[in-house]
Amino acid sequence: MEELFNLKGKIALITGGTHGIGMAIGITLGKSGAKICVNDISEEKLELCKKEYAENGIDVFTVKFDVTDEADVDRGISIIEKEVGEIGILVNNAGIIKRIPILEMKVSDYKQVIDVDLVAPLIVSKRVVPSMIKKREGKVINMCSMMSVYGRNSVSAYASAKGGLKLLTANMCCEWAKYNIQINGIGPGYIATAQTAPIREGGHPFNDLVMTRTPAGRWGEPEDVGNAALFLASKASNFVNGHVLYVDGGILANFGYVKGENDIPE
Ligand code: NAP
Ligand code: GCO
Repeated sequence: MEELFNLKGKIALITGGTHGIGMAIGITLGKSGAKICVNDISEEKLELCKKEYAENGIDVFTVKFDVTDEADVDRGISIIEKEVGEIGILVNNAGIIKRIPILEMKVSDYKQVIDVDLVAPLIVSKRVVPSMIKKREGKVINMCSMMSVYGRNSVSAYASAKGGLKLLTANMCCEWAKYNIQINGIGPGYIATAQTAPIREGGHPFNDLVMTRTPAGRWGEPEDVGNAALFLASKASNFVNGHVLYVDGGILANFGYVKGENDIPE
């Protein structure tokens, strides 16, 4: 059974993998034997992340590029291909969110979120997948969200992008599954990272909503997502394709609650 999840000999690229969910994925895949390459848009964060990877026994290869810039992506991937080797596992994790009501949001803000969260996975995949096609083997994991299926006030750009990414994942499957490439999404629920800190910390009321709306009664941890990524990056998922695996503590299964009925057990 261990062999099913053994990634020895595989090279994985996690975009935006210097902290949060991306780092948890990098550490989990690295501990399973993969050579980990991490991208970010910040040189400083690329430097800072090396220590935590090393503390987990992982000699991470880092490369700075902007996932929304085709030329920069080509340059960055070429460096990885030259210095490390061809990528066998691509995790399109980099993402941003802007929480702005539609009528107050500038169109440029909307387009920026779409560029990072939806167009960039296309750009990076178009650059990486041809070598997977040649090899007749590969894994692509697109970081979707429960917002791939739900909206909520103030996250229209983000939900539009993540909804589109769910169907881009399906279309990648339709075009590339015949080459023995598995392309799936992960849809995290509410995970405790820097991205959700503004709506989780300081007594923010949204925290109460998440705690009661999530049947598991807790925020997810980045490691919860890392474990799902290991499944989708491994041989164990070789017949799973075009799927979005929700890692959400049951929130998508839960229509709602009556105060008191769902109090979290002591
Ligand atoms: P995060 O802390 O904001 O990390 C996002 C990463 O993406 C950062 O390292 C960021 O780099 C990088 N990035 C942003 N723009 C980039 C660009 N143009 N080029 C390269 N890298 C770029 O987010 P997170 O919470 O770990 O989430 C990671 C992914 O999971 C995102 O796609 C997010 O939408 C998704 N997700 C998160 C949750 C959650 O509850 N946290 C739930 C569902 C889905 P810098 O920090 O240097 O800007
Ligand atoms: C928000 C949160 C969410 C999470 C995640 C939920 O403002 O509602 O940031 O969008 O990031 O996508 O799955």
